[in-house]
Amino acid sequence: MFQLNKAENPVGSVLVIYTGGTLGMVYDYRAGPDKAGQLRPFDFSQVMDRVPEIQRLDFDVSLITLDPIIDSSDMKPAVWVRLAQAIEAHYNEFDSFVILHGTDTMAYTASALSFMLENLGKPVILTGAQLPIGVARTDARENLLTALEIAADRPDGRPAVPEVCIYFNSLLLRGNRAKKRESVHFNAFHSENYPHLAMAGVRIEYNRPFIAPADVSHPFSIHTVIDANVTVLKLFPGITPAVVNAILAIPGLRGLVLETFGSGNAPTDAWLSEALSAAIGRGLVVVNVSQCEGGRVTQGQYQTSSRLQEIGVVSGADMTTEAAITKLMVLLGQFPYPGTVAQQLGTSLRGEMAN
Ligand code: ASN
Repeated sequence: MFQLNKAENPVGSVLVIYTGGTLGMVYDYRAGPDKAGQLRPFDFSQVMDRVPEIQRLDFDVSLITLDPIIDSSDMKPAVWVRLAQAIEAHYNEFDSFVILHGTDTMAYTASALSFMLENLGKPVILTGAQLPIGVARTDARENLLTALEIAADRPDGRPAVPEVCIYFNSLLLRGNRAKKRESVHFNAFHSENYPHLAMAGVRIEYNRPFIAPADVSHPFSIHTVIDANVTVLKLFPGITPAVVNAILAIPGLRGLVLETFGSGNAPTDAWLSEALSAAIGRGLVVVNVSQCEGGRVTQGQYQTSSRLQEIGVVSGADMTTEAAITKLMVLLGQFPYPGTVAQQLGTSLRGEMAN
C-alpha cells in the first residue's frame, strides 16, 4: 500500500484501487504497425506525480494496485472478486473507496460490484478517463479529484453517497444504472432511466431523494461466487431458428439476457417461443431487457410480448443489459434453483430497476 496523501487533521480516509484503463496509460511508440503509438497500461505510482493537488486534500488517500493492470476490455469476473475482496479486507480501515478503471467495461464492473457487496454502508466510486493523465487536455485529473472529494464527503458525519457509483465528466451516476455511451467525447456515461446522484460544478450538488441510504441492518459482506454460464441474445428482424437454437444448446448455459424490441416485444413465430419455453423448462433463466435505452419492458402490453410472459421469461423492467447480465451471474453463483434466481432477478436488489 502506498500513501498518496497524509492530511494534517484528516477528516476521513479514502482507499484508491487502481485497475488500469486509459487514465493511467502511456503511448508506446514502439508498438503498432504504423508506429503512431498504442495506448498501454502503465505503473500508477509514477502517474500520481501528475496530480500533485492530491496532497492538498484534507483527508488521507492511500493506493493499492491490482496486478496486472489492464485495459478494461480484459476485465473478468475473477477481477471483480479480487476487487470485492480488496474492499472487504480494508472495509474497516477506510471510510470510502475509489476504483480507477477503464471506461470500456466500467458499467459492467460497477453493476457487478453493486450486487456482490451486501449491506454496503460506504461509498465505492469508479472513475477513469478518456485521455491519459499525462496528456495536457486530459479529463483524468478532474475525474479523479472530484471522485475523491465525493467519496470523502460526509455531510452530517455520514457518507454522502453510500452506493457503488460511477463519477465521470461532472456527473455521479448509480453504477448499475450507468452505460458507456461515448468513446470519443468526454461525456462517456449516462443513465437514461435514473437521475444522476450528483452534479459537480462550482459546488457538488447532490440529488438527495435519489440516493439510497446506507444499508447497515446487517454487517457488510461480499459474494464471491460468480457463475459466468450466461449470455446475451439480441433479437433482430430475420433472426433464424439456427441462431437461437445454437445459443440455447450451449452446454452448461444457465442464464440468458434476451434483448428485445421496444417495451419487451419479440417476433411471434411459434418456433421462437417453443425453443425458449423448452429451454426454460430445462432450467434456463431468461430475462427480458429492451434494446431501447429509455423506457421499460412491460410484458403483456403487446401481443408480441404476452407469450414471453406466459412461458416464464422474467421481466427486466428498465434494467440495463450490463446490470441484467451481472445480476444473473451473481445470483446464479448464489442460488442453485432457477426459480429462486428468477424471483430475485425480477426484484430490485440495489435500485437497479423500477419495481
Ligand atoms: N480501452 C480503455 C479501457 O477501458 C478505454 C478507456 O479507459 N477510456 O481500459
